[in-house]
Amino acid sequence: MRAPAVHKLSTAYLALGSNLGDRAAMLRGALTALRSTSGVHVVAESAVYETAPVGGPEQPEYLNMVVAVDTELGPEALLERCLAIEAGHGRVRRERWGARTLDIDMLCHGDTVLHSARLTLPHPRMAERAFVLVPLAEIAPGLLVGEARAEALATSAERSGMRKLGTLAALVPED
Ligand code: A4P
Ligand code: MG
Repeated sequence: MRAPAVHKLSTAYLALGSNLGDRAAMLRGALTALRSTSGVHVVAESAVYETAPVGGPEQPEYLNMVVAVDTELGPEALLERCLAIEAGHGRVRRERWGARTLDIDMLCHGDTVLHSARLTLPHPRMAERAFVLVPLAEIAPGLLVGEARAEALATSAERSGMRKLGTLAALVPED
């Protein structure tokens, strides 16, 4: 008998953002799509935050959250899946940092350090962004972001444009 294939499980952290359309429904749709992905197991969800846009043109406020997934997919395969989920939620790319129905950024994938044309890990801008650090620190306070723990970075992050709305389940029931 052949031994079952052994897949290495890695924990990846995904930052979700939406500032167009029914923003909470977009986040819910992303969670549902991730849950239905073979080889992806959602293991933690932060609260949802309403956040002032950072960079880019004038645009509406975002809803942001971070989720942890245990996954058998490698970084490239998980990115492909995230881009497909974005596309399935009406994401159209017009300008960098512009408004979007759904953005899924991979913050990190295990200990992978990668810099390719399609994927940079860890995400190069995560340490500067309160809308990423604050929800990340809720579900992974001890995660190292560069030299510092997520919790320490979140504590000193500028949170003035952020408002905690509560759990996604309180905003949009699970389907
Ligand atoms: N890519 C490379 N590395 C990664 C990664 N680690 N995760 C590539 C995901 N994608 C990665 O992404 C462009 C390409 O980046 C992808 O096709 C992938 O191959 P994109 O989503 O089209 O571009 P973008 O999101 O407009 O640009 P960028 O530089 O990723 O922007 P950010 O950094 O995601 O910022 N303000 C608030 N309050 N909340 C937000 O969520 N988001 C942004 C976008 C700006 N301001 C914001 C928010
Ligand atoms: Mg993106």
